[in-house]
Amino acid sequence: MNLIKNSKLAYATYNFFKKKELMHNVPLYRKYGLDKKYYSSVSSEDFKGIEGELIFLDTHDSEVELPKMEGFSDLPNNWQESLLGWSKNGYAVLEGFFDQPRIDEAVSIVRDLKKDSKTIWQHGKRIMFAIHQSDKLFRLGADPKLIKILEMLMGKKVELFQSLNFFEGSQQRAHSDSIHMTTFPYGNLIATWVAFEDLTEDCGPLFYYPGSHKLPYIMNGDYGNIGSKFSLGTKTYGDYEDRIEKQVNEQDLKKKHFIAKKGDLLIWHANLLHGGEAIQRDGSTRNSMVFHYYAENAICYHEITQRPTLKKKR
Ligand SMILES: O=C(O)CCC(=O)C(=O)O
Repeated sequence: MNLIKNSKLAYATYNFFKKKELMHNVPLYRKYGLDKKYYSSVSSEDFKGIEGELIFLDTHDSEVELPKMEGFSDLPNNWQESLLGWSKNGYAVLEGFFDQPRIDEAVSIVRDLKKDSKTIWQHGKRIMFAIHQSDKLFRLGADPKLIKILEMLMGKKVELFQSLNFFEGSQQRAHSDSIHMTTFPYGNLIATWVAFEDLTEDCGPLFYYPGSHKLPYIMNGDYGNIGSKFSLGTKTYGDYEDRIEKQVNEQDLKKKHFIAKKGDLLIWHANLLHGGEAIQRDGSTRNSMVFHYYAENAICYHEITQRPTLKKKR
C-alpha cells in the first residue's frame, strides 16, 4: 500500500487523465526551462538555482507602498492600519468584514452540506472544497472587495482555489501553507480565515506567529523528505511539524491568537506559521471558513506529494 502511495509513477498515471486541470503549469515550465509534462511530478528540488520573480510586498514595505495604491485610502481606518503592517507581520485583520446576514446564510448552507453525500470530508472533521458545491460560498471567498485587497497585497491577480470549513478547533501544530499548496516562485499563495461565530479563548483558536513569514520556507529537502526519481520521501507529516517547531524555538517567536467576532477576517501570508490551539473547553465549537488563493503566473503544486495542483475550471 505504502509502495503505491509513495510512487511518483502512480501519481503521474492518475494525473495523465487530468490534462485540463493540470495544463496551467506547462507554459511556466517552459518559461523556466524545465523539461516537464503536465502530469510530471514537481518539487522545490526542481527549482534549485532558478531565479523567480518575488512578490512586490516581500521586497517592499507595505507601510510605504499600500497608501500609494488605488482604493487603499477608501478602506476603513482600522483595516488600513492592520494592512500597513503586512510586510512586517505577515497577516492583517479586517474586523467586521462580512455582515451578520451574509455569515448566517453561509452557516446555513454549510449545515446543509453536512448532509450532502457529495461533500468531501478531511479527517472526518472538516469540509473541503465547499466552494465547488455552493456558488454563494464561492462568492463569499471571492467577494470583489476582498479580492481587491488580496490583489493589493500580492501585486497581481489572485484566484480562489480551495476552502475548508471547520466546526471545532483543528488543534493542528504550526505549519506553513506553502508545504501544502506550494508555488514557484515562493509566496504566490494567500489565505483568509473567516469567523462564522464569536470565538472564545478556550475554543482552540487559530494561532499564528507574527513575522514568521520572513523565515526560510521549509521544503522537503529541509527535513530529509526528498525521495528519489521514482518515489516520494518517506518522512511523516509529524517529521515536518517537528522541523517547524525547531524553527519556531530557534527564533523565539511569539504566538498570537485570533479571538475573532463573527464576520471578522484574517489574511495571512503564504509562509506565515500558524495552527490551531488546544481546545480547553469540551464541546466548544469554532465555526469558521478558510479560503486559499493562488496568484497568477506561478507554478502551483503540492510539495509533500510532489503533485502539480489540479485546478478545477468553473
Ligand atoms: O483553523 C485552523 O485551526 C487551522 C487552519 C489552517 O491551518 C489552514 O487552513 O491552513
